[in-house]
Amino acid sequence: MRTAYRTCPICDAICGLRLTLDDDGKVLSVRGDQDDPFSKGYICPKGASLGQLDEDPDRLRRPMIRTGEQWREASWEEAFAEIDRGLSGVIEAHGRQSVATYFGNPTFHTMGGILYRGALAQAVGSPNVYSASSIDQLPKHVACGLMFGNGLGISVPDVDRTDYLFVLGANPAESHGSLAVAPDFPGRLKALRRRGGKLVVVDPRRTRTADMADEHVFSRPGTDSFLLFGIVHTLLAENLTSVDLDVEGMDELRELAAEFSPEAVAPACGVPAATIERLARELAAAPTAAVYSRVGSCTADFSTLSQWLVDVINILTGNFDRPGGVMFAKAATLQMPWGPKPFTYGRWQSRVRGLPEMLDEFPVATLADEIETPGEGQVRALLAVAGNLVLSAPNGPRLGKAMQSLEFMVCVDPYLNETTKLANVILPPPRMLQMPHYDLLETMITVRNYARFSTPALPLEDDQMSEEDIMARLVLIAMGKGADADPAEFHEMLLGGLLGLATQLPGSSLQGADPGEVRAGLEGNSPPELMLDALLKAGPYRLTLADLRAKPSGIDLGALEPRLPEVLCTPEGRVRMAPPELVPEVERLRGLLDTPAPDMVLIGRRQLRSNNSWLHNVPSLVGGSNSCTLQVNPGDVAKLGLGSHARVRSAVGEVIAPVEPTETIMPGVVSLPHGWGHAGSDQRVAARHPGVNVNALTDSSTADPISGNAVFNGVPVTVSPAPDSVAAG
Ligand SMILES: Nc1nc2c(c(=O)[nH]1)N[C@H]1C(S)=C(S)[C@@H](COP(=O)(O)OP(=O)(O)OC[C@H]3O[C@@H](n4cnc5c(=O)[nH]c(N)nc54)[C@H](O)[C@@H]3O)O[C@H]1N2
Ligand SMILES: Nc1nc2c(c(=O)[nH]1)N[C@H]1C(S)=C(S)[C@@H](COP(=O)(O)OP(=O)(O)OC[C@H]3O[C@@H](n4cnc5c(=O)[nH]c(N)nc54)[C@H](O)[C@@H]3O)O[C@H]1N2
Ligand code: SF4
Ligand SMILES: [Mo]
Repeated sequence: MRTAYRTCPICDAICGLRLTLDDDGKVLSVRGDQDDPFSKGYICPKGASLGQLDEDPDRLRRPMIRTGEQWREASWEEAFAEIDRGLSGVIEAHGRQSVATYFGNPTFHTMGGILYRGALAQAVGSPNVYSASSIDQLPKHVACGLMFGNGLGISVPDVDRTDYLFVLGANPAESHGSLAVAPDFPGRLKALRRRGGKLVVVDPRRTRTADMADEHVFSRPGTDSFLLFGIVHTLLAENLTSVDLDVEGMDELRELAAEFSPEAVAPACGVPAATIERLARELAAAPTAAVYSRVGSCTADFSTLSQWLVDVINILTGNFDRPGGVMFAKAATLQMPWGPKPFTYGRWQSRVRGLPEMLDEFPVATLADEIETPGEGQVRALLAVAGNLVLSAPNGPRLGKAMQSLEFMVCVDPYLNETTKLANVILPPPRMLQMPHYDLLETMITVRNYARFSTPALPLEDDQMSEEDIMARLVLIAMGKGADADPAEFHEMLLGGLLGLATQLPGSSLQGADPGEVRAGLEGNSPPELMLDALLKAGPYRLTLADLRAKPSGIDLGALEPRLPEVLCTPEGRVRMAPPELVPEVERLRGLLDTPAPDMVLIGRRQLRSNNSWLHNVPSLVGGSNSCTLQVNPGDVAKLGLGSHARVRSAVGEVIAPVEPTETIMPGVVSLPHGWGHAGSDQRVAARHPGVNVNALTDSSTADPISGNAVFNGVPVTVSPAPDSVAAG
C-alpha cells in the first residue's frame, strides 16, 4: 500500500486528493486531502470515483485505426504513419487552410494539452482553429478584452470575504464553480451566510445554489442583459455609484443605459421593476459585493453584452479589484500565455459566415459550415484533441454528419465515443494517474493564491505514450518532418521558445537572465515538468518545481490583493466603460424591449455526478438523480397534456425525453442536461444509460454576434406529448 497525492483533474475546483494504491497500482481509496491548504479535505462524488474512472476497462490503451466500420488496434508507429499519410495528402491536395484543429475542455486542464495546443495549431498553419472556449466562456474573454485591453483579464468573486454575492446563470453548488476556482464552493457559500453575508441567485431554475441563497429570482432565459442594464440604470439614476478606478466612457455609458429603466426591462426579463431597483440599491449599499456570472449567461444571446454589464456593475459599485469584490489572482507561474498581451480580434474572418477571429480562433458554431461548404479553403481534415463535439457543440448531429464527409480525422482521446468513432485514427493519452499535473490555467483564476503539483502516481507502460509525446509527434507531422521524427527535438524547441520569452518579458522574475544558464538549471522528469519549473522560476513568487514537490499537498500563497494595473492593457491605461464595439448590440437589445418572448424555451443544466459528456461510463456516477430528464413546470405539464415522455422540437431537430415535473423550473422554460446521447455507444456503461443529445436541438446558425459564442440557453422549442414506446431516454 502507498499514498499518492493528486490534484483532481476533472473540474475547475482543482481539489487536492489523497489516494491509496496497492502494490499493483490499483486504487484502493480516494479521499480529500486534509492537508491541502485550499481544498482542506473537500471531495465530491466525481473525485471519489477517480479510481474507477482511471481504471475504466473501456479506456483505450493503444492507438486505433478505422477501416470502414471496423476498428483495430495498431502500434504507435503504424498510427503515426497513417496520420502522416492522411494529413499530408489533404495538405498537398487542398492546402493548410483545409485542416482544422479543435481543442476540447480537458486540454485546458492537462499539461500536455495546455502547453502544446498552441504549437500544434501553429504547426498546422490554418486559420481553422476551434476550441471549447466558444461553446463556453468566450464572451467573458471578449468583454474583458474590450474593457481592460486584456482578454485574460478575468476577475473572480472574492467569495471568502464578500458581504453580498450576486450569482447570475451559474450553479456552483453543483458545478463547483467555473472561471472562479474555489474548492468546496458550497461550503464557502454557507460560510458567507454564516458570517451575515447575503447570497442572491438569478436563474430560470431554483437550483441547489438557489436553495442555499437568501433570495432566488426567476428570470427569463437569454434576458440577462435587460436585467443588468436595469441595475446599471438604477445605479446611475439614483447616484449610487462609487467609482474609484481610472475609467473612461461614463457619459457614453449613461447614454446607453438611459432607455433601460427597470420599468422598461421588467416585461422582457420577467423580473419586477421593484425587485431590480432593490437589487441595485442593495449592491450599492453592501459594504462589499460581487456580481458573478457564468455558463447560463455566457451561452445565451447577448452574452458579450451581459459579461460587460457584470463588470460595469462591479466597477460602478466600487467593488472592482478590492477585497470582498471581484479580484485578480496572482498565479505562481509566469502569466499565460506568457504575459499580458493586448487584446486584438477580427484579424481574419471565417470563410463562410465571415465571423471574426477571436483569440486566434473561430467559433465552433461555424465549424460545420466550413466543412460542408465547397470552395477554396473548405475544411477537409480535422485534428480533435480531448473533445466530444457531437454531444457538446450546437447542432452536434449536423457537425457529426459533416465530420463523416471529411477526408481525414484524428482524435487524441481515451475513449471510443460519439465523436471519436468518426475519426480515422484515435490516439489514446495515458491514464490520469500516469500524468504529471499542474493546472496552469485554473491557478490563474483562484479565489486564493495557491500552487500544487502532482507527480505521476503510476509509470507509463511500454505500449503507452505520454500526451506531450503524442502532441509533439502531431506537431512534427504537421511541420512536414514525417512520422518518425524524434519528439525530443520538438520538446526542446518549445522549451527554448518559452525560455526566450521568460528571460525577456517585463515582469518575469527571469528577465535579463541567460536562457542557456536557466535551461541548465531546470529540473523535471518530463518536458512539461521542465517547462513548469521554468514558468515557476519566472513567476512572481520565484518558486521551483522542487518547492512544489516538497509540499505535495500544495502551497498557500495568500489572499488576493488588488492588482488591476498589472492586468490593464488599454493603450490609454484606463478602463473602458462603454466600448464602442458594443454599441450595435445595445441597439439590437433596445429593439427587442417590446418583443414578446417565445412561448417555450429550452435551457441546459449540469448534474452533480456528470462532467460534460465523459463520466457516464462510471457505474457509481450514472443512474438515480443523474439521468437525462426534461424538467417541466407542473403548470406546463398540465397545459401541454404531457405524460411520461415529451417530444421536444426546435428549428433544427427533435428529441424524446422522460418528463420530470418540477416546481423548480419557471413556467415557459424546460431544461435538459447536456453530454447525454450515448445510444449504441462502445462505452458499455454509458450505453445502458444513454439519454438524449440536447445539442440535437441547439442551433449552430445562431451565435452571439460579437464573440461568436454558441447559444445553448433560451432556445425556442415546442413541447408535446410522446408515447412511451418511442422514448429513447
Ligand atoms: N457537476 C458538473 N460540474 C461541472 C460540469 C458538469 O458538466 N457537471 N462542467 C464543468 C464545466 S465545463 C463548466 S464550464 C462549469 C460551468 O459551471 P456553471 O456555470 O455553474 O454551470 P451550470 O450548472 O450550467 O449553470 C448555469 C446556470 O444558468 C442557468 N441559466 C440558463 N440560462 C440562463 C439565462 O439565460 N440567464 C441566467 N441568469 N441563468 C441561466 C441554468 O439554469 C443553470 O443553473 O461547470 C463545470 N463543472
Ligand atoms: N447544450 C449545452 N452544450 C454544452 C454546454 C451546455 O451547458 N449546454 N456546455 C459547454 C461547455 S461549458 C463545455 S466546456 C463543452 C465541452 O465540450 P468538449 O470539451 O468538446 O466535450 P467534453 O464532453 O468535455 O469531452 C471531453 C473529451 O475529452 C476526453 N478526455 C478526457 N480526459 C482526457 C485527457 O486527459 N486527454 C485527452 N486527450 N482527452 C481526454 C473525453 O474522453 C471526451 O471525449 O460543452 C459545451 N456544450
Ligand atoms: S469538485 Fe471537481 S475537482 Fe473537486 S473532487 Fe469534485 S470533480 Fe474533482
Ligand atoms: Mo465548460
